[in-house]
Amino acid sequence: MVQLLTPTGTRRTDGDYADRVSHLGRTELETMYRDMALVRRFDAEATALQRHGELGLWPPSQGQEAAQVGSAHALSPQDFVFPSYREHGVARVRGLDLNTLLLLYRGQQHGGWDPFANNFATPSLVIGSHTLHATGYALGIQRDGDVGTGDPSRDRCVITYYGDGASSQGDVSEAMVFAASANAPVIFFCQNNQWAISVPTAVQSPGPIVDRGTGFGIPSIQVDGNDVLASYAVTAAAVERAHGGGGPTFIEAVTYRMGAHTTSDDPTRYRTAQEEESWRRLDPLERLRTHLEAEGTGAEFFAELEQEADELGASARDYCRSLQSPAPESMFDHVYAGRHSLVEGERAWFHDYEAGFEEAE
Ligand SMILES: Cc1ncc(C[n+]2csc(CCOP(=O)(O)OP(=O)(O)O)c2C)c(N)n1
Repeated sequence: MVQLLTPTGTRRTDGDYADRVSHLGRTELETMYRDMALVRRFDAEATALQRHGELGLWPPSQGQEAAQVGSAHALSPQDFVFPSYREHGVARVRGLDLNTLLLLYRGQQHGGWDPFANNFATPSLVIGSHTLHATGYALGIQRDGDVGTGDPSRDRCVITYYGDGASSQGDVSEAMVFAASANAPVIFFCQNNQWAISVPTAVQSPGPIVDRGTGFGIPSIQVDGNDVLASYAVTAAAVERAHGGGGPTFIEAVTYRMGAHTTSDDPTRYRTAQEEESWRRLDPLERLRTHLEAEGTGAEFFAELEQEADELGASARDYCRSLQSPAPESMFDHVYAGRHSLVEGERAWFHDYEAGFEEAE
């Protein structure tokens, strides 16, 4: 398992991947820490908003910040991301306004934003389905001739994020078969957070998850997902291979979902406090903070960040509470880009149905 920052915050300079991060100094690591800390705060606020009845549901990302932020920083702007529903850290690094994530979970809309604004596709709640979209998009990149040109501003690839549970879906196997057969520029980034709701990885997969990639003939690597440097390093290597025409990579990031699966889940029903405590000691933020402090990052940096996090939290609360209920018929607006007779028919039916209540009153 690739690890470049130990749980006690010591940076490793040996091993195959150390060169991949040698250009990252304290300033870059402070940026990554900032991303991780702000996402954690946003995540806590969103969880609290759900508890206050302001959101219908929220999938917390606490514990997975290093896997997400490290890998996302290794991407080029022209690369394309296909996330599932928990990739709040990736969203931030791609430049998406985090408040946008709240819209889906408040029922304001069905989860839409312009995917091309940040090359960050809309989330998939159907587990694993988006890996097919990722491979398909990667095949398109290949046919556009945007791999192996040697021009760093032109070569591009796709990364798709999903969980250990999703790796059991048939869609993921199909996506990998096509990616391997066509040598498509796609990175399969599996965050093994140990649980698929209440099913542990040991039940989900009798063998290591990383071997699933190897089985498809895809170069595969297991990384400490709580280590932001390692996550960056293995993703950077995968991006380089994909850009150069070398095809797909499978990454298993070993991490932990510290919170509930979603706010409708109670993890105390299926896992022990002991297990949670042992992973809490591997908290990805703590180890980077320890490292930064040892490197000379002062208390002022953390104090300013704390203030920024408070402001971010307050703005998330204000934003969420300021949202007005959308017009019911707006759910038909974005099914197709243009007019579609079937959707128009459904819209008309719905309009009459709603009007029926007014008449009854
Ligand atoms: C096709 C499909 N089957 C079942 C579900 C219900 N479901 C939602 S999340 C989940 C578990 C996902 O676990 P994992 O892939 O490990 O991702 P994590 O939630 O841990 O990030 C399941 C079974 C779904 N959303 N889609």
